[in-house]
Amino acid sequence: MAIERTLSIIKPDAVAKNVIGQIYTRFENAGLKIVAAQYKQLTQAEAEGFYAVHKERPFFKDLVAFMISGPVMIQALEGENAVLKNRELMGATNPKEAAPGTIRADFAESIDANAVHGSDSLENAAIEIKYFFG
Ligand code: RTP
Ligand code: MG
Repeated sequence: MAIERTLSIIKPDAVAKNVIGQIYTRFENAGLKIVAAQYKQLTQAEAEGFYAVHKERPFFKDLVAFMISGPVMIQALEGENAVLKNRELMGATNPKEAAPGTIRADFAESIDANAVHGSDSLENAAIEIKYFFG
């Protein structure tokens, strides 16, 4: 099994709900270590840059507006198969379709306010970790 790193963001809705600790416990119980963390208010430029792959999508403007609507908690997670493991813990993008017991099923309100971000590939994980942690 490969030890990987992935980027996770606890989005403004979940930070506002005060569930950072509950989400961290899920990472830890799944064997993922928090090896870097940063609590911050994203600027519009940072949010646009982070989600640049989606800039032609109809939801891009709303996504950026949501991501800057309040502070976020950004972390690098490390562990066996971290990228896929984190995506499994998160659940489907739309919380209505997320499996019971996943972070989005338990904490997300809607496809826009969906509690967490997680890198979708090892390649993107490296890019995203560099984006926030250098
Ligand atoms: P994320 O990047 O935030 O981890 O989410 P994801 O991989 O599950 O989903 P992705 O396709 O990368 O989309 C990024 C975020 O854009 C919002 N979205 N809205 N209205 C829509 O159809 C729609 N589709 C995506 C979601 O908030 C999603 O997390
Ligand atoms: Mg994505």
